Amino acid sequence: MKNIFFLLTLCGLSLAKSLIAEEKIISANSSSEGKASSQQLVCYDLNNGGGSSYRFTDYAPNLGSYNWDNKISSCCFTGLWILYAEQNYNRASTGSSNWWAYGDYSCLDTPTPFSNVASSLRYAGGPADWKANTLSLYFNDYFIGDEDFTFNDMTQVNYPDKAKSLIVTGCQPWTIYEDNDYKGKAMCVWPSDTTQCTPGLYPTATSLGSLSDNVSSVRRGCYAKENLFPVNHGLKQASGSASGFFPSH
Ligand SMILES: [Ca+2]
Ligand SMILES: [Ca+2]
Repeated sequence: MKNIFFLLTLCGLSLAKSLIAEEKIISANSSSEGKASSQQLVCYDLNNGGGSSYRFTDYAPNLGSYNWDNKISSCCFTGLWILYAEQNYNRASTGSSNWWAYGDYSCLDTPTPFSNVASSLRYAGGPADWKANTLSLYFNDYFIGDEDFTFNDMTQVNYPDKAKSLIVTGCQPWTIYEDNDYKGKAMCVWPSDTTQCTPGLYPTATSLGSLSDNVSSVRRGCYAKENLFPVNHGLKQASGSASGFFPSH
């Protein structure tokens, strides 16, 4: 439990209101890049992997239903997981804190202010392979609230003009567009590292530039001149892991 990790100290406050509830559509997928690792999060009551534990493999909008509300103090991350202070991914309380990390069985204590705080959690990206090529669009800063998720090109996303933060998983960039049918202003968004195929994090409306609240279509591959690099761009960790906490204080 001593993995060195990079702490993305990010702060801010989203005033956005969450919108329509959406369930992630789970699709079968596979990666051509070696052995696929399913998303898995093992959490513990105490720091440093102590006390009772629970292994999560799916979205948990209410940790109370697992008897794990306000109990988590450390976790081992396989894939990319986001833990939230409130139920339903902070949908009703978009200024509440959250904590995220990715890695291949990367074990971390929660940030001190987040110990015994998590009330919901979910992964980002593909369920069967956390390095599958996917794009997740979130309706609030810091991956909070409702989301729009895809493995595939979309001439119109399910909820146009809603994304304030996003996550790219896999090895490939995507192009995000202002208008339907891959038209209008366009920018490429990237994984943090195209060799390690580690996720690219765009945690705020600011990190999406002029396409914040303005994404209407998306397709895999980079077809735009303008590149928008993730906040963790070029972050090369031997462990291939990283984490962040909102707010940073
Ligand atoms: Ca605890
Ligand atoms: Ca809580």
